[in-house]
Amino acid sequence: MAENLGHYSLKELHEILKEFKVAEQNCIFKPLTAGYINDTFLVSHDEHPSYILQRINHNIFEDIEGLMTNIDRALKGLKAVDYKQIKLIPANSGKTYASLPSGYWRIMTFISDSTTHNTTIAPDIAFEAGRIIGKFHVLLNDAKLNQFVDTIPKFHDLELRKMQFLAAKAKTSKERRGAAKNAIAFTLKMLAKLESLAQTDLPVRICHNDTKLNNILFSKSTKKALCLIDLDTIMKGYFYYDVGDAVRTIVNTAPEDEQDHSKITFQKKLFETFIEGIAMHGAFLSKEEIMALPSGVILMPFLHGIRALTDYLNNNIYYKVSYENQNLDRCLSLFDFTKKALENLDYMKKIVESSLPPLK
Ligand code: GN1
Ligand code: MG
Repeated sequence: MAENLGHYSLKELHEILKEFKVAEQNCIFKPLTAGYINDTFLVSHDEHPSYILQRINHNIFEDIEGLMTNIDRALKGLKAVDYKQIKLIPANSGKTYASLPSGYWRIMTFISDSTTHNTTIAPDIAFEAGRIIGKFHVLLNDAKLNQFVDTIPKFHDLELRKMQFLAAKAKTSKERRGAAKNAIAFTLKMLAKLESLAQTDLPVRICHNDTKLNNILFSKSTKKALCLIDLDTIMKGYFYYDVGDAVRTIVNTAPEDEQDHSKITFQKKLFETFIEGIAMHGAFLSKEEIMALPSGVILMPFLHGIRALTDYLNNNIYYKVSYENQNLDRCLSLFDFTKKALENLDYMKKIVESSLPPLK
């Protein structure tokens, strides 16, 4: 049966492939639909997956040249025996992407024998996720901050997300405001309470900024974490962003749009093993950064919840949704996890303090 290729025809995808220095042209394409932003295809040749082909969402990423330069620069630093290297396949023009009438496209190598997990119940996976995030940061520890552009300025800035939420609330329809009543009330109440948790006096690092579990590649055979993928938001940030984003998708064993909140969990064992994984490479962290990690675990799901709610109130203009109320469901589920993380604040403090003794 012919694969459903979404907005694209097979002929169109073949034409796009011809714009790149790819030897094999006789390929098949499989859409990968997990992401909310870009259009992504797995490109296989003789039944072997070889490449990831992606159309970059230019509505969201305005500076494509800057974004691709960030990725290229980061990939040059992300080289180590225990970190799998992704390569960008150059376009015929020599650039790292092709600018075509259908948009901006890029191709990256697919790492063989790799897989991803949307959620997990396995401590080994939580540990490996922590270990590879630590490794990513060690490898980029010396990166020159001013060589990286902000691909989405103020991406994790709570103040900006608050302003965007208030603007959306003011102009949304009566129906949507009504349907989102509880979420709006929660946002207003929690903003007042959580704003003080956001810290800006920490070391600025080149972060991944989207470290959810399914952005980590794992080896199918050894089960080890291989590297991080989805590199569009590599830019300046604080370490607690990357920890908070990972934890919200690891210690919660339910998917991000889970409607049954009894399934939303804060699994302590998974938190502990994730932090043990971070500790494998944790020596670069300062005391202040370590102390800020529990706040990150509360702030990141809250911030994503506000962003999903804002998009719901704006009639789903940012995220791709697979059903009308998905953004509202994501918001409610992210808020439920925020509450559960908040209940575990003191516990998290104890764990990070005992597992991550700072060396400096
Ligand atoms: C978006 O498309 P995807 O899944 O890679 C978003 C992330 C969120 C994620 C899920 C640029 O990423 O911040 O973590 O959805 N990326 C952008 O909530 O907004
Ligand atoms: Mg992403």
